[in-house]
Amino acid sequence: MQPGLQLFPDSASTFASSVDWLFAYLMAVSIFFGLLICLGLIYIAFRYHRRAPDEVGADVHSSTLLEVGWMVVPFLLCLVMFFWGAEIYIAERQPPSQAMEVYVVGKQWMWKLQHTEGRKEINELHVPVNRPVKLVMASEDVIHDFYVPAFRLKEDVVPGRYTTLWFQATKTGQYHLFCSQYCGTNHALMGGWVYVMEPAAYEAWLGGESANGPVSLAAGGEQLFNSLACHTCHQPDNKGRGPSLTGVYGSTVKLEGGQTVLADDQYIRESILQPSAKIVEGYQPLMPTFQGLVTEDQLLQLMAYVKSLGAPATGPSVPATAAKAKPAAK
Ligand code: HEC
Ligand SMILES: [Cu+2]
Repeated sequence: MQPGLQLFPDSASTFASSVDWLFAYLMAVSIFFGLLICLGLIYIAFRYHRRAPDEVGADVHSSTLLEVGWMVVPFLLCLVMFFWGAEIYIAERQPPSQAMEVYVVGKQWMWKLQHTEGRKEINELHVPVNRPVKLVMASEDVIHDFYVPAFRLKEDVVPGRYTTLWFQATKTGQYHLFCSQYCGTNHALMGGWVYVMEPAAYEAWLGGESANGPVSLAAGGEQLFNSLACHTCHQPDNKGRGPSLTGVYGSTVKLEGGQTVLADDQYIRESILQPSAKIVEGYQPLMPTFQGLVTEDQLLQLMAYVKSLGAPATGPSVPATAAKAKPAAK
């Protein structure tokens, strides 16, 4: 990272160049029309200024073609901005399913990050190069914003819900990380570094925290699941007072009243903090709320544990049947 003045930050993610091209297009259109209007204004002011006090302006006759032209051309240029921008926006919000997940908690005034394998860090994020990484982010207090200029990515981190962000770093190195939402006295200090590493170096780093190895997020979640007595109601064989959580994550849950909901991060979070908001079909609303009893970190651990209990039993049926159909056909 060369210090000193730099027009553009490094570009180190798969999004960087597409964002830069869009930016260049916006700049080109703005500069072109800015100059056209300014220079035109100056030229016309000199060329057609009133020369004598009794001079009267010429009649102006409108030209339909000209009028249609200056409506349609800017309209088309704006549509390009819209669709091009929307394309990048949507791509930035659709993490690939094989992305590795890292959990992020923002609090005044630091970033706490946890890898699913258990390693925790503060104001530093280590990731492997050329691999999609999805961040699941929550805030413990006020709104923060996770911003990595070199990746051209930025997303609010909001209390009470999860937001996500994904990237694929393309270059090893060290890149600045900022909080870009004013969040109080030490907001300006709330930042750090993203370290993009070669995969082997990353693996070494992951395993290197302590002699007995870090406790994975899911294992931490399992301990919590027992110490908070979740396991008394949620038993794997469905014999408890609550539903078994095996295979719940990612499945479609039938609710009391006939509605259904996808069991994603947001739903699991809500089930723990506001259990009465959505009642699973066939069960009583007797689960106590854990609002205020678990921290954001612990919530993420519980979620990792629920996730680790497996994908839905029915699973994605297409690949499974396709795999079975092949040998049968032979
Ligand atoms: C007193 C028994 C009880 C305890 C303790 C309890 N739950 Fe529940 N839980 C339930 C019941 C009953 C339901 C189904 C009704 C509902 O949706 O609220 C449920 C629903 C859920 C769901 C949604 C499940 C689904 O199939 O959609 C999740 C996730 C969950 N609980 C997680 C937890 C976690 C994590 C803990 C511990 C921090 C916990 N529960 C503690 C009784 C309990
Ligand atoms: Cu902040």
